[in-house]
Amino acid sequence: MFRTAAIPVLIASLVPIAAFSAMGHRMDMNAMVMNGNAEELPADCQAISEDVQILVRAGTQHAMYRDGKLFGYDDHTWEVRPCARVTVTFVNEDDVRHQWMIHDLPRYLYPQGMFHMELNGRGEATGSFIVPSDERTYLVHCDISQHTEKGMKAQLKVGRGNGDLPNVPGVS
Ligand SMILES: [Cu+2]
Repeated sequence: MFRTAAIPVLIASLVPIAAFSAMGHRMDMNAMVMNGNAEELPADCQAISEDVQILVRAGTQHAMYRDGKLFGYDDHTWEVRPCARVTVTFVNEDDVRHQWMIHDLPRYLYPQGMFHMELNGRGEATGSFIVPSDERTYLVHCDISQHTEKGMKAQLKVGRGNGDLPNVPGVS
């Protein structure tokens, strides 16, 4: 079977042209969506349980100004059902680069276990992924140098999750 989402990561940085591919990978000069998956079910899911739309605003004005936090998201915890299809619209309100990156998704669907959006300055991007059925808590963050430590750390709970991650602004 033809696998989606298999474009090497390098292409995103080497080909910064307006483009859409059918491989779950979109990019233009300012926005990138990597490993999007709106169709393929995780092996442990019989069907998509719900469609969840999440709007995430990112930037300095969402920082919780304590402990050196300079950046933030307007929300730092999201909860979805097992096997939900999650569509994130990510809005960057800063002039610097920010990401919304979730880790530890199944690697047979998401290369490196990751779904990731990135905006090089102000703008927005939308992408989807489907979570597996396990009740667990996934790390979401911005991987730009020091941005996680400066407040861009969040969590997505599938079902009840499996606890809160440490150092999530407003949570732990
Ligand atoms: Cu950032």
